[in-house]
Amino acid sequence: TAAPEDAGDVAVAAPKPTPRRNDSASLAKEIAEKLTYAIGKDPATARRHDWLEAVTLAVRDRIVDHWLASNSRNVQSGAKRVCYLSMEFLIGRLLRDAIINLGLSEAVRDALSAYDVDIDLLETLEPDAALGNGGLGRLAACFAESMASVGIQGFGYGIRYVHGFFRQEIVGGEQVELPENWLAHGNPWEFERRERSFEIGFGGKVTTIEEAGKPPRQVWRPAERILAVAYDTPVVGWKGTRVNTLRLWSAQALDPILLDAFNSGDHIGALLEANRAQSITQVLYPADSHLAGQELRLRQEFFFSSASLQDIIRHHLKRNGGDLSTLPDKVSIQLNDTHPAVSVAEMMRLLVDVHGLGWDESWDITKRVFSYTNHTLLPEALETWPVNLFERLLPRQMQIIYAINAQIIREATQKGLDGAKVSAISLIDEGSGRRVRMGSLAFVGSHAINGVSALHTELMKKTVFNQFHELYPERIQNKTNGVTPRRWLLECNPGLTDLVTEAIGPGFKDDITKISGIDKLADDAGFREKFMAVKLANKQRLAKTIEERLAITVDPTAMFDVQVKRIHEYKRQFLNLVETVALYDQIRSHPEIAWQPRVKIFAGKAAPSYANAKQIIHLANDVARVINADPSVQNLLKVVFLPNYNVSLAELIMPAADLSEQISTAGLEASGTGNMKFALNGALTIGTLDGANVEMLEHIGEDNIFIFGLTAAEVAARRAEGQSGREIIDASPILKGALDSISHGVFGEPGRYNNLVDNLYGNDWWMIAADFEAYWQTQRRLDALWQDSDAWGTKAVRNTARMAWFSSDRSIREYAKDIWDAPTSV
Ligand code: 475
Repeated sequence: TAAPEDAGDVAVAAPKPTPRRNDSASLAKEIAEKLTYAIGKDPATARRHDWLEAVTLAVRDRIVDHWLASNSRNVQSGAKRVCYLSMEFLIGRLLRDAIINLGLSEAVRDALSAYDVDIDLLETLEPDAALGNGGLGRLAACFAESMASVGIQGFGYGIRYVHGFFRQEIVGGEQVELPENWLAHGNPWEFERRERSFEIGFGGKVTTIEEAGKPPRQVWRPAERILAVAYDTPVVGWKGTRVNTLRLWSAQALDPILLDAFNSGDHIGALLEANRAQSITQVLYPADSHLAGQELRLRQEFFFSSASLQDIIRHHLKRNGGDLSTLPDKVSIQLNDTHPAVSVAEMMRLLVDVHGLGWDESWDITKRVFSYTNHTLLPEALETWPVNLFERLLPRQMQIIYAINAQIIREATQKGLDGAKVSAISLIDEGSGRRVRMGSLAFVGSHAINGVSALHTELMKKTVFNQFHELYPERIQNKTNGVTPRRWLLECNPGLTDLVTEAIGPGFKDDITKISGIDKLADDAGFREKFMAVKLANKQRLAKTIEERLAITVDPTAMFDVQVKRIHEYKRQFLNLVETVALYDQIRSHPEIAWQPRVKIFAGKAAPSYANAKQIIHLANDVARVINADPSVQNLLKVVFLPNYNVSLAELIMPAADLSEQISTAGLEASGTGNMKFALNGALTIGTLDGANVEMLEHIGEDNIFIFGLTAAEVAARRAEGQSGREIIDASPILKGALDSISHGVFGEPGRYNNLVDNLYGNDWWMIAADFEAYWQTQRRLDALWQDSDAWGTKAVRNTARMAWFSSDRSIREYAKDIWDAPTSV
């Protein structure tokens, strides 16, 4: 069978199936049919997982109706397609998302109640699709959903990892990484498209072909060839009006088994090649900060880049009479960070070597097609590859990179750049053993480069891309991140959704900007009470999970103070823990003060090779163990580290937070998106002037957000001075006391945390000592505010009312207009 986008391949006059009906009786009947004929069970013997699958298949039929309709509209309209290339799509569970976007909530609930089955319970059995590490991967998932919701012909391209982001367990207070196996029971959301497969090469050599009367051509003869096979997952937009495609590539060997080897008795060797091929898409690299620089990672990057580009070109040729010159009018390709940056070289190879276009025309097409989003300024996360590795794995692409480099350097020299500036823009870093700079390749191959918050974009211009910005001042632009209000409000917070609907009607579901209608209700005591009652119910739900998973009892009326995100020094979970310890000390020494009951909640994963991040997790668990066992602070302070943070745990936590911790060292968090999810759900933010916090301050207003600490410029200045924390620590008894208890063994063996603490005395690189006092004081202001529940409630309502701008629909419309020139509502 042909892929849906190929509608029209075969001229058949087959009758069209009737689209499915959405009433609960029809659904109930179809669910029973799925259970019987797709799963082979009857209601009497079906297990919960069988019901989940039956419901999923019944819902999926409805998605397919919309999907096929969208695909044939795509063909008819011929509108510009947006291809979002991302190494990661952290999509999480899909059933509730589909049910809500299709408006089937009531019908499904009713249909299942006929069988005495609870949909809420079934939904929790679906595995999380954790094909990403954190912010970057989740942003790709929000963008995919928003593209479908605002009506863009969007295509996500990525990797179908067999094992997603590892499962985290805490054993003896420490992180243990366990394999994740989301495909173990099959995946009803994906459609394998065997006919949609492409050959991907590695290694080998490049030969020059000279034919009489023609310019010489380069031909790459790879030593190794494997197959990329497409798996398509439908991406359902709001109200199902448009269903887009997420196409993930899986690696297969060209020959599944070497029969000669097998027949001659080499049974293992016969399968070696197949295993080697498949290894490319086996696991997601679990690092979001340092890049391992391993060959397999570069193979993954090239594998999915090449497959996606071949697919894009194939489609274009077919729909546009074989003319590649119109590619930029019909397709935009967004590079999600540098992970797919090799696409720039591969596109040139495909255009010049395979399709025979001239170099200059190909370069012009390439630049008009590509654009690139940067997500981090951390030097250790900027991708570079050793030239010799690159050359061995991708010899032709390396030649092309040299040719592009020569051209860029020529341009720069003509514009009068001097030697130092020229070496700053070179695609080859000659400093540390000759490496290819992937950020520079992505930059020169794109017509637009964007940062993900206003501050981050300004810093890009001043730091990493400073020379490029001078050379091409019109290229860098800002596109502040957003989150999809469907998943991060309607799905995760039904209580709040119903309350807002009751207050201002359902219009905000179609257009989130209308949620500002509740702003005027912030001063209405009746509304505020209902708002805080929803919050309390969400906190009770979370408290139950904490009790079940950790056997820790927390009081749902205490302030839930939450920091959940990847564990990283720059995100400063350590600052939060030092404050926690200081608070613990102060509560015990000053029982006369009206301390406010708090539950400090942490969750997040550390990269397996990131020792300091693992120490921070250990400390969080040590601190929790000691404080939770101390009867003298029982009602005032509890500390919780929830293991295995993932998308579905986030959906439980975000609606239940009172206080959101966004406390990165200023200048280092590119944007943050958790900050947006919390505020949308009515949490107040304590945060630095970093990433999108800066813009949240503008939208929410300074009375409703708690900003503290050094600015990015101040951090840069102090770092330049190389300031140590010693003087600050010595001058602050509260800070000193907390650090002493941490290093002297109050929370574990003495010396266990020396490394973390000593760093502060020496070079306070992350400004933990420098920002401690401001952080502490701001927390105490929050204590005071907590006592005034009306004042707190007013601010909470204003947060929800004023966060609409941070919808990923807004972000996506800006990309569509300013970068892709792609129509919405098609
Ligand atoms: C930023 N991930 C957030 C978010 O824009 C921002 C890096 C290397 C390899 C694999 N993953 C990564 C990131 O760099 C990343 O997640 N960056 C984050 O992108 C979306 O909101 O501030 O840290």
